Amino acid sequence: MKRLTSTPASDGFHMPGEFEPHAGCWMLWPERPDNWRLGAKPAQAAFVEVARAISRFEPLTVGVSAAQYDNAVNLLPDAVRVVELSNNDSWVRDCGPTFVRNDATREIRAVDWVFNAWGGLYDGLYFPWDKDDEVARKICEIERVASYRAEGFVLEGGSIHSDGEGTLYTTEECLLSPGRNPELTKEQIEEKLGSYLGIEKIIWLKGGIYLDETNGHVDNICCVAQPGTVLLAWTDDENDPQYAISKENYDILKGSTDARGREIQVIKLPLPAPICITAEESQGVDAVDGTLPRCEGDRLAASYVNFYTANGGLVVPSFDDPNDEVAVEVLQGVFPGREVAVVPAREILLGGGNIHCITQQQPA
Ligand code: KQY
Repeated sequence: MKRLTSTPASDGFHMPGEFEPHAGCWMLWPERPDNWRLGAKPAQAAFVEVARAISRFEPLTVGVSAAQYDNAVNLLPDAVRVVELSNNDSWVRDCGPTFVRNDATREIRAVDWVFNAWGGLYDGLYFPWDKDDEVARKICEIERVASYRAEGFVLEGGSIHSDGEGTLYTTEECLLSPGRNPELTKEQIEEKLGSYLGIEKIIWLKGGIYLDETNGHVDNICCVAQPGTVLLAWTDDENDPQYAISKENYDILKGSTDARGREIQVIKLPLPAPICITAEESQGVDAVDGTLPRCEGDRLAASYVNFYTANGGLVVPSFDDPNDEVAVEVLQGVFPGREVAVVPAREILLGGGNIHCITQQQPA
């Protein structure tokens, strides 16, 4: 498929909101034993449940290495299309394409960002990441979608949320981190985002979830429910380091207007109580130089904000926490027409991720 040298904005394309209709969704199959405990078997079971939930609502494709192809086909529901696709790990939101749409023609194209495993040699999470960096192009080929390669510009899909009407939400902690585009100023990064995503205004939150290893991806702390309304991960515990981060973001949101001049309605989504890695969980992960270790007692970046918005549905993580039910109640109130599917997410969290970062929607 064509690799385009113009930019989406100059061609009349923009990034839709996740809550808009989807043509389908993509995932990648987990297998590396230096990130996923016990040879990734518990993670594979968790991914199967996410896949089962999403495929109830919209077409789903799972990319799998050659080594895991048979196993994945056996474990995944028949409704899921399974394709062989080389990768370094399973984070399709971050290494996959960001789809953009031209509303006049309804054509879908994609942006293929440079992927460097969340910080490259500076503070990246594994090495190498060359296969991941080719995932976006391969997905575009399978989906027959033309793409723009943002050569020289590092970005992950989980670090941005669009309202589909000109506003982009992101965090300074991530986009201004030294491992991504240290040679670019904030203004130059804004220009790139404007031309690749067709957006007019960026709302810069400060930080993400406390200790999130992605340098604070926005998709774990704040997401757009509909233009003008966002959900923000929240704790009332002022002694928790998360409180100051969430409060600062709340104040930024309440002091901003979006690209259409709307005041932003902020809905607080409570966090689960802090979740830490147990000794048994830590021991199940292979220690490999160059991959972030998983140590007993480490606090994980658990949040409900990373739910996946599907056609007519929401796929919401659960953590065996009393706030699991509260989160579902809040989300059901915000999205009254959508059916909620709850999926246990601890095994995904143990690999440093969440439901949102293992899924990438393709807009209709
Ligand atoms: O976007 C994400 N949350 C992905 C985290 C990657 C963790 C790699 N071990």
